[in-house]
Amino acid sequence: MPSFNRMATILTIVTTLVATSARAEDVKAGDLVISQAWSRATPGGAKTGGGYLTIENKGSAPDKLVSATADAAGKVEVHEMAMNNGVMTMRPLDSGLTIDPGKTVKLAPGGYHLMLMELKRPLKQGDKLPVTLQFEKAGKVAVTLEVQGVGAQGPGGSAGGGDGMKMQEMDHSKMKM
Ligand SMILES: [Cu+2]
Repeated sequence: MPSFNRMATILTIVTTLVATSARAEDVKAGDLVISQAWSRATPGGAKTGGGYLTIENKGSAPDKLVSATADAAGKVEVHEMAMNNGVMTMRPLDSGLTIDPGKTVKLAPGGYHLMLMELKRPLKQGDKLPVTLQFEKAGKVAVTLEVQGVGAQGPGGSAGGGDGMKMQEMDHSKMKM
């Protein structure tokens, strides 16, 4: 049935286009593959934002995310968030974030994240935010954070419920370092 085949081909093309446009390009740097780089819109006046991404190490040696920079932020730090006696605290990882060989490390709300500090302007949904990551072995890697809505919990733009960790509500000046 030629008409059925043709229809199937068209459907395949359409599906592929949709899948491709909904997903940010993976960035390869040496043995690392960086994907799902995203951020969240900041409500008016907020000077800090979070940066999230997934780093996969396909090599045979560990690498380390040591620092990051962004034109949109005066300063970027690599942070860890953890529960301490029932209090959510975060601290900069001074010696960097290690990605062991064969492992995938996810920076996500409630865990590791990039802390974008001294933001020059609010982050708006739909913005594409260039960030340069500095790895010990892979060197400088340019990625683009796709800014999702204020309550988003993932790169797909899904709005999180009320129980989601809301970074912008935390007062950085009172943070335990
Ligand atoms: Cu932080």
